[in-house]
Order: sequence, then structure tokens, then C-alpha cells
Amino acid sequence: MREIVIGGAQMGPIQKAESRTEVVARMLALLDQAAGAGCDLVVYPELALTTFFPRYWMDDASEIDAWFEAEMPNDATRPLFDRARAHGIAITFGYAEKTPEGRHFNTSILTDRAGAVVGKYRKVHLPGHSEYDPDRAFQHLEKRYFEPGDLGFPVWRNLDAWMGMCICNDRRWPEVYREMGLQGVELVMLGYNTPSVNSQNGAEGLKERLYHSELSMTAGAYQNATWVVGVAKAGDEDGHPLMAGSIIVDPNGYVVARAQTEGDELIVHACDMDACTFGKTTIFDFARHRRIEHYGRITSQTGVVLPE
Ligand code: CDV
Repeated sequence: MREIVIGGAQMGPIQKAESRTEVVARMLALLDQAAGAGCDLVVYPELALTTFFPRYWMDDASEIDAWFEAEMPNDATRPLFDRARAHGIAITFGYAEKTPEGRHFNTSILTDRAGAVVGKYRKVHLPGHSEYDPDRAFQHLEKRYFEPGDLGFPVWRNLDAWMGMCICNDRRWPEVYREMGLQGVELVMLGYNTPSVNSQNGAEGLKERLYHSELSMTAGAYQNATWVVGVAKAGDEDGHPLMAGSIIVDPNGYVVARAQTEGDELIVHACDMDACTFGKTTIFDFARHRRIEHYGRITSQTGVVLPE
């Protein structure tokens, strides 16, 4: 048995005016709660340090850069790394990264129990648009503020398990889980900021949004025999509602822990990494059953091409 007690640290809304320091204080409270619950690892949401700023149209480079972190850890987040190290808890959280070369990514990092960064992932599937769209109920400008990630989908050995990350919209793409599945992933960690309504279809409400989120994560878990932990930033950010629905999914695709609120809330489950072995050695034994000679379109073609 390789048990990792995992805490999904769902975060409630972060208002535009809230500072990094105020947000980190909330993250510390969740971390202390996780330590009390015996957690080995805590997963925080996408862009955990600020409001979900891609909903705002901005043209001024310095206004945009104010949402980004030029180094990690930095003065605001160092207390989080220090407290995690003191508790011996590994953490992962998302933030907006500005590289020394001036590139912008939607990023998440993973630490070991000593607070050292052991993994970095940059979001590949950026939803939304890059120019102001008057036809949407609200904006989703990730394609404006970020470049697509350039690191692929690596996995890392941490806490005696193979761990990988993806971010928000990535969770809806089966290729993401399979890329990590092909590297033996046992735990996929992700955070998300998902609006409670569809900006292009007002009829698509919260129930359907929650269903699609859960469907994506449970399918990814089952089809790759891996644990999946998906953690929301939720609630009303300056009049913009984000859905909750944070879950921990086992390698059979069952939800074993689920958030009940739209606020700061810790969900906890003791996850046995050895529970991945059965699926990985039977129905999803990739080496025995995959037929890559028929999968060529997946990497050679992006959009739909109808047969002639
Ligand atoms: N932050 C996100 O990537 N959000 C998307 C929304 C826009 C659909 C998501 O897939 O949840």
C-alpha cells in the first residue's frame, strides 16, 4: 500500500481588490487544516493568488503584468512554502507566470515535502479569445494574456508516486490524461476557474457545467487507471459566479470526496497509489492493447476533416 492523504483545498472567491497577502493567509488556513487532517499533499486551484483576471479586458502592459509573478516563491508566497515545509506537506498551486524573457504562461508548480519545487506545468489548452468579444455575456481572454504551454505533460516521482498536472480546460481533453497515462501517471492534479454559466449560451447552467466537469475527470481517471484531484476556485468574484464541484476521483472513476460549498473548503481522502495497478495491468494495459497504427490523426490533424 502506498497511501497519500490528499487535501483538495477549494478556494472561495477572490475579489479584484484582494491582495496576494490576504489570499495567502487563506491558503495558510487551509494548509493548517490539512495538517490537522494528516494530509501529505495539498492541491490548490488554478490562478490561486488572484481573482480570475482573464475576464477583464486590458490593453496596458503594466496593468496586465500586475497580475503575474516574476518569480516563485516571492515575498507574498514565501510564507506558504515555509509553512508547507514546516508541516512536511507537498503542495501544488496555480499562478500567472512571467518569465525573465517576458513570456506569459498560466502555470502550476509542485513541491516536495521540503518545499522544493519539483515540477512545473504550463497550461496547454487555453480557452476563450484574444480580442474583445461584444457577443459574449462576459469576456474570457486567456488567449490574450497567455501563450500555450511549452512543457508538454511531464510526470514526476514525488511522495513515492508518479504525479502529473494539468490546468482547468485541459481536464476536458482525453489526450491530456493519456499523455500522462503513457508515462505511468498515478495522480493527476488540477485546478480550475470555471464560470457557472456559459458566456455564449445562457441556457447552459450550473447543473450541466458541473456534470461536464465531473464527466471529464472521472473518464480521465478510469481510462488511465489514475487518481484525479480537481480543485475549484468558486463563488462570486465581483459579480462573476464560478462553479465549485471540487472532487477526488479514484482509479475506477468513482468520486470519493466532493466539496459541499462554494467557499474555502478542504476535501480529504487517503489515496492508495497501488489501487492504480489493477487497471494498468488489465483492461488499460497500454502495451498489450493499444493500436497506435490507427491513431495517426490524433497528432497529425487538429480540426475535423470530413471524408471526401
Ligand atoms: N479557466 C478555464 O480554463 N475555464 C474553462 C471555461 C472557460 C470553459 C473551463 O474549461 O473550465
